[in-house]
Amino acid sequence: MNILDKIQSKSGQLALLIDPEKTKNEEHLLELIQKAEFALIDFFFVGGSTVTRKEVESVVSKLKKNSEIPIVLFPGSSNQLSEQADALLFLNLISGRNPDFLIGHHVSCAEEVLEMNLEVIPTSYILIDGGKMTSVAYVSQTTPIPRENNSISLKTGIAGYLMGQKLTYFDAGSGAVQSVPPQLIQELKKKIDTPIIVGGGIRSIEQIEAYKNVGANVIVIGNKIEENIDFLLDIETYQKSSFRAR
Ligand code: 1GP
Repeated sequence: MNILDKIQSKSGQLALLIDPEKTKNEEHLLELIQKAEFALIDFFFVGGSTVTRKEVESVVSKLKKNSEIPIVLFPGSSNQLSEQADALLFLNLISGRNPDFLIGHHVSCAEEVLEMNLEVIPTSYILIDGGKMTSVAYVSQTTPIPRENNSISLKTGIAGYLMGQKLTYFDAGSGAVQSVPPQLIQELKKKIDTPIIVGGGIRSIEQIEAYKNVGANVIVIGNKIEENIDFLLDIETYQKSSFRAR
């Protein structure tokens, strides 16, 4: 099964976001991999706002060597590539109006990506205000959509779908104080049939459950696990209890 089909296959899948800039220590990365395996994490997402290619390649190669969990590149710029990953989210930052993140980075890496053995997934990337200035908003020099304005967010999601994007990623930004409103996902799900990813400021099992219930295909967690790796143990307990409940 390719990665997009796996993403589409069900709701409530979990991705662990690894920012290579924050995981330089190999021992820590190996612990993360082991706990992620126990927690039945579905994907590793790799990327960050200011990460170098060398850092991405090094982390991806360690993940590949030590785990079977699929690796998806979630790049902050055109140089965050690695041939060893399984897929690349080819992000179009359509909540913003910065041409660099709508077409510029894409042109820069186009030939190289075409030649790589990567599944390329065209993705509507939509930033929702998460209650504080996040690195992604600063680095991309774009303004996130006001979180109380579901109508603009919804229309942006639909526009991306009509433009042929295969995936929608709603992101409140890493370390957001408030995560994306679940209602937004519920509403978009009624309008389009492509999968939805949500991330930014997700810090509890209750939030994971809420996103799963509205049909989010993948729920991305980064910061919370960077701060406390044992949150993966809570996820493990949650995952095993929800498997039993089936
Ligand atoms: C950010 O969606 C990701 O792009 C994850 O955010 O680090 O807040 O979990 P957190």
